Amino acid sequence: MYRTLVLALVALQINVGAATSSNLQQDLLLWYDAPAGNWEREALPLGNGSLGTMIFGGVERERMQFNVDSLWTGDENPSGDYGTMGAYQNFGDVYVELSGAGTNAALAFYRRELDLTRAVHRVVYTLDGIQYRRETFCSHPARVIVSQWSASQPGAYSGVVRLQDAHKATTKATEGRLTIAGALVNGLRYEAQLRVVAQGGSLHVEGDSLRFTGCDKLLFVLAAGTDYKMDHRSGWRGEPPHERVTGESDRAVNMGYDALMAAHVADHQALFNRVAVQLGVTSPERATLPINRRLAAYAKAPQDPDLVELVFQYGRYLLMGSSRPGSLPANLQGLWNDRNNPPWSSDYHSNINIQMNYWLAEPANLAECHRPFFDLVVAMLEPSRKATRAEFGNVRGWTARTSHNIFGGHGWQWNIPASAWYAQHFWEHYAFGRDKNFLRTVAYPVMREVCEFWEDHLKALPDGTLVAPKGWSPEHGPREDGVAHDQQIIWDLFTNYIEASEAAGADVDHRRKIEGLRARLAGPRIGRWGQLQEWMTDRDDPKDQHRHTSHLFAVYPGRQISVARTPDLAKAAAISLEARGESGDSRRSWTWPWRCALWARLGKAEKAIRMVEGLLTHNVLPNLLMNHPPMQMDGNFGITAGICEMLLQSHTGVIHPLPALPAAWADGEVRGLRARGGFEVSLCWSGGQLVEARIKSRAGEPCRIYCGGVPLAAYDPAGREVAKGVPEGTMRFETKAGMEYRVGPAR
Ligand code: FUC
Repeated sequence: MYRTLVLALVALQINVGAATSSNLQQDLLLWYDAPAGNWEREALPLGNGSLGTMIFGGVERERMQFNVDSLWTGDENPSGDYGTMGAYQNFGDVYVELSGAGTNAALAFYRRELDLTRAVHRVVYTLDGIQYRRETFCSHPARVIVSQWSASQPGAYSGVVRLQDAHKATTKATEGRLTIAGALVNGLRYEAQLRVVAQGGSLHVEGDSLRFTGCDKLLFVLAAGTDYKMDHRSGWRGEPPHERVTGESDRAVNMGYDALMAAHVADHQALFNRVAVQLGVTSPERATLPINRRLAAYAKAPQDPDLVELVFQYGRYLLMGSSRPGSLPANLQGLWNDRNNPPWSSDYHSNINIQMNYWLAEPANLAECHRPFFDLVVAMLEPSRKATRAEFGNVRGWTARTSHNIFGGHGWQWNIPASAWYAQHFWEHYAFGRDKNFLRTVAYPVMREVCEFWEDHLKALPDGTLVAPKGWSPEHGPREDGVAHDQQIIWDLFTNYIEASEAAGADVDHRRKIEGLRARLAGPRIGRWGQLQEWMTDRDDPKDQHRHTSHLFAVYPGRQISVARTPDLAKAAAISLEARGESGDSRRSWTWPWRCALWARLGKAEKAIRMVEGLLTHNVLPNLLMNHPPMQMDGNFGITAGICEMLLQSHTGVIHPLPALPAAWADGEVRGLRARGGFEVSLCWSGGQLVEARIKSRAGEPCRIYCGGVPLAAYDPAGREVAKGVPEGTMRFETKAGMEYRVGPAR
């Protein structure tokens, strides 16, 4: 049987290469031939938005470190002091220690893997002629972590299971159940319950743990929660977690493993399967390596398009795992953090990090995963207004400091354009999805209020030009007026607001006022070495390798500068970006993805792919999590967004297929990306040329598409030609909601 298992797994591995060469139904597996020794580098993440775990896959001792998104110290933090803002916490660990597991020396076969297509973690090994198998997943519908352990012979499992609280609450063991419950220093109550169901053999309480002896199968179900409520009026507290956690763990056990698994996979695939991508074919020798060795091979020669596809989909997988409707937004570590004093509090950073976490949500077809970000921003409005007035005096609206927590509490330096950057996300959610109700009830009011802040806060220079006073190009240079980053973000806010107010049919007078203010904003400047200036003073240093590329916001994620509309400024932006280089401080989890998207927007495909390669060479860990250092999720989320920009753009109001396609991806296919205007776009290409685009219209708006070097034609679902374009021109056609149009080279 061991032989059969090994053969089956070898066949599976060979399939990885074969499958990708023929269609988009690829295997997306992170796999390793040894257990994880290190949390940050090797353990593998599962999550359902609110509850997450990092799994080690040890043979003699399994460790599942787990988190809940709302386990935070801190409060509304009126002082704004970073030191008192609180921090995201570790919840605890599940340990399963197996007795009679033999020694590692006797280990004939071992494999652990994370299957992104099902969001299931598996450990398979053979020991003394017995095959052992563990399958673990974190269910969004059932709100629990589920792990089933089975073996090829009856009675193979004996050992002890423990539940350990990271804040030292004592574990209570009752029949088939371990419970930890306590309160943090801020009074936040938490509870976790682990239910253990043994098949065959026996299970009994032993001190604060459970001992199982001679069992055929084990089922573990973990539920955990806090009394956090995303509502400042109720003091950010709701129901104590006990009832809910008890109900969730009991319901899951009653449901049984197979039903839990089926519901989990259906829920996961409903989102995950919307997008598939194929960027080329990796050699079978490469494709069959475990990920750690594959990364090492990639660093020497980056010919591994399947690995890039895996990284692309990992970003989507991780966003689904750490940001689902009803959860908190993804923080610096997603929701995977193993410390009570994590780096930067594992917080929400408003000067790049939280925004980058969400760049992929709209284009990579996970729009609902964007919602937790909106929910938290809206929930924080009142405390944010209060803190803003305390700092800036008599102004309307609000803005944020560089960091914030989940209780409306801000910390560290004021980041004055933060709220305007946040407002961009509200706009983009509408721009892509065309949800008018969201626009009217959520996005528009938020955008309007942030405009009001700037109406009150902008400063007029003697010639009438408007500048943001005392800004700070994030973490770079002096505080002064008219910093490029601020000016560009305000331009973006005003532009989005003007379009939002048109779409919502609201406030003509106010729209006119904002149009007038936008016309007076100090605009981008080209400096003495041809660069796009970061400040009003031409002081940029061409040798500066600072990590932030804040003055290029207008290129991405903004749209004030584009190759098509402002070619001179686009050229200056490219000069600035080139000068930042790719060493020193420029090597961070998030620097490569931002620069990948920037180069893609500037139409430089080979530079864009170089950023993918840089990230996967210098800032990736063996578990494919990106390393700032330390591990920081923005790199994972951001690179997915960057790759989207390489394949499809729509920020100028025109769908641009393959705007930055590198030679290495000459033949490929992508299904299900989203473009602004309510479109879902699938592309296939060959020899670097578009073969066909399929454009599904969700909102029935007219479609504009850039033809590139060849004339394109568009066909309606009945095959009738509805438009014909010219090379380098833009083709326009009317669409009906729900219909799919085919675009290809004109016949
Ligand atoms: C910003 C960045 C740092 C880091 C931190 C969490 O302040 O400048 O590089 O990513 O956030």
